[in-house]
Amino acid sequence: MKLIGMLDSPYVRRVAISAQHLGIALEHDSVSVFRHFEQFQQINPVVKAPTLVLDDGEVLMDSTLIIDYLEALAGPSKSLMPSDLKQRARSLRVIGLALAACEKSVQLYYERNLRPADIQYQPWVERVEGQLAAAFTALEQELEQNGLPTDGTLTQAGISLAVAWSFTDLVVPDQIDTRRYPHIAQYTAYAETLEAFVSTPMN
Ligand SMILES: N[C@@H](CCC(=O)N[C@@H](CS)C(=O)NCC(=O)O)C(=O)O
Repeated sequence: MKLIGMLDSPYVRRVAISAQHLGIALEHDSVSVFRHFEQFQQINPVVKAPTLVLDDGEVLMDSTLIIDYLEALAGPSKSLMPSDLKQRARSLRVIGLALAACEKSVQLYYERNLRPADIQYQPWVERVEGQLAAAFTALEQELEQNGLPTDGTLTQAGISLAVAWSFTDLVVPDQIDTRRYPHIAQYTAYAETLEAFVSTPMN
């Protein structure tokens, strides 16, 4: 199976880290949705990263759906999701917030880097910045109330949270305030020391 996309995409990175922790070896092809648009189009005409090409040629996209497939392939004993319903709901909330943070950071990055400065729309930027801050505020509260394990084990909630924070720090660092979100910063610093994170660097 081949994972297509750059590791500076938080979505590609969460798939790569999850696959490692599920014990699934993926070939990785660092094709960029921007610099290699036409090459990407040949693999997936929709040009979405991550794309996963299965051994039989089936093409999947969307990190959550790809992880769903990898989870099914690995089997329940390796799952990165808790089976207990209450804990699962909490994990899904953390993952949802982390993915919203990724989406808002991507939107800010695209706004600042793709749209010409003279047609940037400040009310939209402020709206997105507010949504990003709301996502990190809620994540900080989640971590304050229920920490994530720091004993070398990784969960999908932990992977998605740390990937989201590191990505935001990479592309819109002015939106990162470690004093406002100390638990997130601390957990991410820990996660980034783990082999699966170290071996999937953003750049
Ligand atoms: N919800 C998707 C989001 C994927 C996404 O937006 N990826 C970006 C790269 S970070 C992309 O493909 N951008 C190109 C585009 O949307 O045209 C996921 O979880 O995989």
